[in-house]
Amino acid sequence: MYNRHGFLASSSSFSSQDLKWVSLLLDHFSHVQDLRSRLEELVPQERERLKEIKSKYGKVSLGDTTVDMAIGGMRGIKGMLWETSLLDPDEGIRFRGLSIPECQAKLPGAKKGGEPLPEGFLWLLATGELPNKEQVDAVTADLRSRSKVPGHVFDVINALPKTAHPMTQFTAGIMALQTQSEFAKAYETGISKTKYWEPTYEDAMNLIARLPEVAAFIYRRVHKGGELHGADPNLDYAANFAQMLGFKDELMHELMRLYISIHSDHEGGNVSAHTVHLVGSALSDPYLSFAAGINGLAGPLHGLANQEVLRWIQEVVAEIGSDVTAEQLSEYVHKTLKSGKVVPGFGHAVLRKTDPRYMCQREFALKHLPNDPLFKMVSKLFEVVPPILLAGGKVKNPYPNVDAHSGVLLQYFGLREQNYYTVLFGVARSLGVLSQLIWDRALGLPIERPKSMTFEYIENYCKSKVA
Ligand code: CMX
Repeated sequence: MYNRHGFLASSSSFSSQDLKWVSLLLDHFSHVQDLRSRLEELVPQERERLKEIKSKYGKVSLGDTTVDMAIGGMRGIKGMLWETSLLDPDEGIRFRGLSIPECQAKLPGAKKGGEPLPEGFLWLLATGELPNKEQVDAVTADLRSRSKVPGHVFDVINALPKTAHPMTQFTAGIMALQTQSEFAKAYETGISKTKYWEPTYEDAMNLIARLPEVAAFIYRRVHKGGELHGADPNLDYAANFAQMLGFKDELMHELMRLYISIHSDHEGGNVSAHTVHLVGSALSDPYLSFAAGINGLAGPLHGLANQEVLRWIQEVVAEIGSDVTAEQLSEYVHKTLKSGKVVPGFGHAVLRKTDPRYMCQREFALKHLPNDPLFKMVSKLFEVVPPILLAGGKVKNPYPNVDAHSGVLLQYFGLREQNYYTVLFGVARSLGVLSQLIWDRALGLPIERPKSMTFEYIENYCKSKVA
């Protein structure tokens, strides 16, 4: 992507003349305020880029695939194009080339408070460019204008028992929204492949715009007796979501901006992102694809871990208290491991250092709630858990991930219902996976179909190789 701050800076293969040209081009286009118009300009460029990569490098090997990789959850297999973000095992996530601190420094924030607005993340993820304030405001206004949720969506959710897990209700709500799909309508009436991205864009933006109200409805229904809080048209996306959930505290609005931004994307291989991409590759519309991804996010080894973390910490406090020594805590961690359970919030399939999404939440806590007893517990776990997991010898990454911290921040501001936390994660994840889905269709990426094998196939293949 022609990302002024990431791509240009790191593109040693471009001559200074090329860089000057791209820079001039960027300045020329910087006046475009509407996200769709900007994408219209970028789509032909990116299609050309894909064509060039395929013709120049199509036959270049990206590495070997081993039997361990094939039966070990495809770890390390480079098998997918994902433009919106890239995960480095040591450094953590970069959104279109920018680290979390760089995004915090460079993306426009709210009038009060310093956290970037998720609308700016959406522009960055979708275009690869840093938006200016006017562009971010235009996204806020656009999302607001698309936010009306049809009444039948609430009827569908209301048909489920209130005891249904909030993630089940959330997926049902997204599926009910699918009646609005522009892509499904366009496909049925006949649309050229070259235009697939356009109704995908409309669906993606409508979905992102409507998810907060659906999510807030579920929260109020399950946990607050069904009393709803209307939207406030003066608020940005995240603050308005917090408002609809029932939180007026400006610091909670600020936390929601941070929360949505850092949960928005984590490259393409994680279960939720990959599922959206995979299901979308069958030309299932963005609603069907996103609902599928959300079902993956609902698994305890993925997004549901943030619920599990707070539950586990509360069990620790209930059993041994909050003012505990490192030895007592260590004993409890050993007890959890001995019972065959994982320590939630620790470990990662790709990361090999502390997750920067954990660190920026820790910084938020140090600034705003340094004396909260549960935050102190999280800090102690940060010291106690990694050496224990390391000593066990099998965990590849003993350090905390994003989910180890989010619940503690949310409970501080009064959002204590842990079984709801993954719904927040789901709303946030829409920004990244749907931005990528627009590009999947714009670039004409094909239906996914990796090769699977039987035991017998593997045995025979390997015997023939070692013979
Ligand atoms: N506690 C105990 N054991 C753990 C562990 C943890 N936190 N993390 C990994 N392990 C174990 C694995 O279960 C595996 O054990 P077996 O060999 O007996 O099956 C072994 O260590 C090796 O696992 P790994 O290669 O280090 O990790 P994976 O890539 O297989 O799994 C993850 C990654 C995140 C599922 C795993 O670390 C885990 O279960 N963590 C706890 C749950 C969690 O926090 N999930 C959220 C991740 C972030 C997100 O997606 O939102």
